[in-house]
Amino acid sequence: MTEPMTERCGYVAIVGRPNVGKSTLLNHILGQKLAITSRKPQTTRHNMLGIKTEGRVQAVYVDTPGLHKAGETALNRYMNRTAASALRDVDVVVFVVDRNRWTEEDQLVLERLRERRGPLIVAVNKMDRLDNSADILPHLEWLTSQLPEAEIVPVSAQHGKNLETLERLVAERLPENGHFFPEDQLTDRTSRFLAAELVREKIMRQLGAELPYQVTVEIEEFKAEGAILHIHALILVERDGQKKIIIGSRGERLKRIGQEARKDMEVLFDSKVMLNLWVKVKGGWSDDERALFSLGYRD
Ligand SMILES: Nc1nc2c(ncn2[C@@H]2O[C@H](COP(=O)(O)OP(=O)(O)O)[C@@H](O)[C@H]2O)c(=O)[nH]1
Ligand SMILES: [Mg+2]
Repeated sequence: MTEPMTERCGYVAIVGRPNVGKSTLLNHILGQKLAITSRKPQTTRHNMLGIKTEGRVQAVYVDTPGLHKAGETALNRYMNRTAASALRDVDVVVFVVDRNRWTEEDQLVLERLRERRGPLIVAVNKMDRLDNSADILPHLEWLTSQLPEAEIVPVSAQHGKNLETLERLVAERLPENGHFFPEDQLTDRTSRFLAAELVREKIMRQLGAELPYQVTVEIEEFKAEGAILHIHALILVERDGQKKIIIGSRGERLKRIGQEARKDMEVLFDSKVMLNLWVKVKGGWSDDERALFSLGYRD
């Protein structure tokens, strides 16, 4: 066996405006559904690591909330900060765009990337949606003129098209380093966090525009008993009306949310899962109560 002696390892930020397919791309690269995705912007709220180790190369991907025009809310500002901070300390950046659909928000990301030095790859995603792939050529030329140093790769994250090329380009640009994480580690997030995110994904997907982005999910219990994983998740909403919407008539909607989240959890944790969900209006809670709750103090 003559493998190269040097190990490579580094951080790879996946950036772009909301909804271009960043989380879908990460999941496909990892071959695991780790990051939640939906048609709605602001599905991803936190930076999350997805670690891919192949032989001597370890790429530590950072999935980011999309950079978007500064919004009014604290959550919006938090998400922009989170995405921007990912740009600073990484070795490689993958800028994801949606075919030739260029918006003000793409422009905003582009401007930030121009200020940055270091390897940049532009993944032109959702190529499967183009009727004629030649239609994209003028846009690719334009991108090259804007970012002359960048590699540009057309991909389809959803269909896994051309991702080997993307991964090879990433690997070639990683610095020589020992690996930061054990070979079998997939993410920096806890199982509890991933479970809570899966519940949030089902809520985002099942509810239309009527649902504001104020829903949070907390895992109250996560316990293996024999071969079964018992998970209790609390869905916190701002108002009573939102609680009714999530529960649905005769509890139908909550039941569907639970069934779908449970299926994904069983794949992710490779175990049978018993999932209990309930919904609470958090308006009635003080910050202290919530803090205590998260420490495990409750009735
Ligand atoms: N047709 C198609 N849809 C995609 C592709 N990649 C992502 N999507 C869809 O685009 C939407 C947004 O994806 P998501 O990964 O959540 O975007 P993010 O906000 O950038 O993380 C979802 O409905 C995905 O299923 C792709 O390659 N082709
Ligand atoms: Mg995302």
